[in-house]
Amino acid sequence: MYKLYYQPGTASFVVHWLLIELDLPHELVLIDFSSNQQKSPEYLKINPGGVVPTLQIDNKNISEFAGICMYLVDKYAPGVLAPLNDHMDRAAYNQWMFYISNTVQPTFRNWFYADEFGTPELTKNITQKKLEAIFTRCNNHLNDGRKYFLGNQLSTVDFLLTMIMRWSRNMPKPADQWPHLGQLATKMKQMASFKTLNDREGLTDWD
Ligand SMILES: N[C@@H](CCC(=O)N[C@@H](CS)C(=O)NCC(=O)O)C(=O)O
Repeated sequence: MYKLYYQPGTASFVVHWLLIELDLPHELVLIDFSSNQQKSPEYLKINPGGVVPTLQIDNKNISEFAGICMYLVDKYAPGVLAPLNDHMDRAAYNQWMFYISNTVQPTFRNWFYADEFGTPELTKNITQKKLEAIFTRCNNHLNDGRKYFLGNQLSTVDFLLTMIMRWSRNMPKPADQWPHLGQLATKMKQMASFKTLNDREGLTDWD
């Protein structure tokens, strides 16, 4: 039984989604951001970064959403939601998984946490441009008729990107207004597991 420490709609969203998609038994533990529970001494013992997600596996706590997703998918859906290690598509898979976790997610943090900087308005302006350049790059990648990010087969990259697109829903130009990203978002939103996820997290603002 897995235990997921989460907050609806945040970086834990994609881990929760994969737990549902892979039909893995799991318990959810809500971390209440409104009372800053993610920075409480108890939670910092579980995740010293004071962020979600954390997935508890056999009493060990694992953080970093992309790393958790790679672990789950390699274990339960190898060759299905992730190319096998010796398959040539694995290199592209790794590239995009790391791009999303190393570049896209930290850029989004600057958007949501712009107040942490001395110049929040300037930070938001710069970050909006950076995120729009990211959406353009991803949209261009999908521009050759491919159905999903790695080609014609759904992969974990698509799950991560969908979470990212959802985060942009209140930006001046949300990611799904880029046409190929919009088509991907429409397909992903039709998945039964996406609907279940939104129900379980109580989310109705991007379904
Ligand atoms: N590098 C972490 C980042 C996770 C992260 O920033 N989570 C945000 C929610 S999207 C969070 O917990 N924020 C609470 C805070 O910073 O106080 C990961 O990849 O999982």
